[in-house]
Amino acid sequence: MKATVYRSTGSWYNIKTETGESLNARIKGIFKIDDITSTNPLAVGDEVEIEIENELEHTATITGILPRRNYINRQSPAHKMHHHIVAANLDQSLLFATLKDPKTSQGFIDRFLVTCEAYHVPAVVVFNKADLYKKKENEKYAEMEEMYSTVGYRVILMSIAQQQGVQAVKDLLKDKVTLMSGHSGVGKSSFINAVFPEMRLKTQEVSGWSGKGLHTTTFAEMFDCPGGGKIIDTPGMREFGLVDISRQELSHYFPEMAQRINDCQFNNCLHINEPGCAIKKALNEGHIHVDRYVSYCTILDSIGEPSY
Ligand SMILES: Nc1nc2c(ncn2[C@@H]2O[C@H](COP(=O)(O)OP(=O)(O)OP(=O)(O)O)[C@@H](O)[C@H]2O)c(=O)[nH]1
Ligand SMILES: [Mg+2]
Ligand SMILES: [Zn+2]
Repeated sequence: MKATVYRSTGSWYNIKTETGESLNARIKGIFKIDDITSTNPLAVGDEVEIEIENELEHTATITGILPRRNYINRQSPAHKMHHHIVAANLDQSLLFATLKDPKTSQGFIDRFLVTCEAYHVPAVVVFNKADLYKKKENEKYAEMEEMYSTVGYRVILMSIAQQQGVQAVKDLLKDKVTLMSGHSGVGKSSFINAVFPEMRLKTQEVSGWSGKGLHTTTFAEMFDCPGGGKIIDTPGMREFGLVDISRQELSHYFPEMAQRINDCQFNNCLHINEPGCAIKKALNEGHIHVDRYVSYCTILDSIGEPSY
């Protein structure tokens, strides 16, 4: 029988069968070994083969995993050499960012977008808490909106508190599997509650905001949207460390660079100091935003050379 993973809490998984039955399941067998560099063998959104273990107790055994259409992974915060699969089989991802309480850095946004490009997951950037923005933040937003939309990303300004832009984001969910990511405290769970009040997810106390990013959501969990589609709420992440992306590949995942790299004189150009570099030329002519180029250089530095 086939089922989909809705929640993973370590050794137990909440799964839903094709007929809509919810079960608690655990892994049996050796397929765990296939992916030894990952800290989690199964992630939310994974499709699995199961056998019913106990009909009365609604338990099942997971005997295999179906091939993943795609996934989003990141460096495991605990084990830098390992990666953690955030979710699998996605139609799109919403990156929740805020320019105040908490502030999301552009580096974080760009690393997340690079991963989405690498694994072919379309991404939308949602700037929430617009009600808190003053002149400085509004200017910053305008700049980022211009920068990311020029590259081809959809950018939406939202305030859940003032119900601004919420419907536009909700409209994206229909019939799609959507991953929500972002720092802790940006309003991911609040968004689900705003659009699907019956879900009543736990959110951070308004007075509890300490700037430290206390995690209110502790496990990734998928929900069926009442209008069709599925949405995955995730615990906030402090950092988004890239995995499995080489220095040579990196510029392929900046769309504004990818479209120009064939014009570089050298096909192994890293777009730093090489002669005849089309990326540097586009940068100097103002076609590539300097902040995106800085992000590229920072990520490139962080990747380092493979040690084998
Ligand atoms: N001012 C303002 N506050 C908001 C808005 N949206 C959410 N919040 C508040 O931000 C806080 C954090 O919201 P959560 O929904 O718990 O954030 P989260 O992204 O789910 O956080 P984690 O589960 O820790 O990853 C709560 O106190 C919300 O009420 C908004 O549009 N404006
Ligand atoms: Mg949450
Ligand atoms: Zn180049």
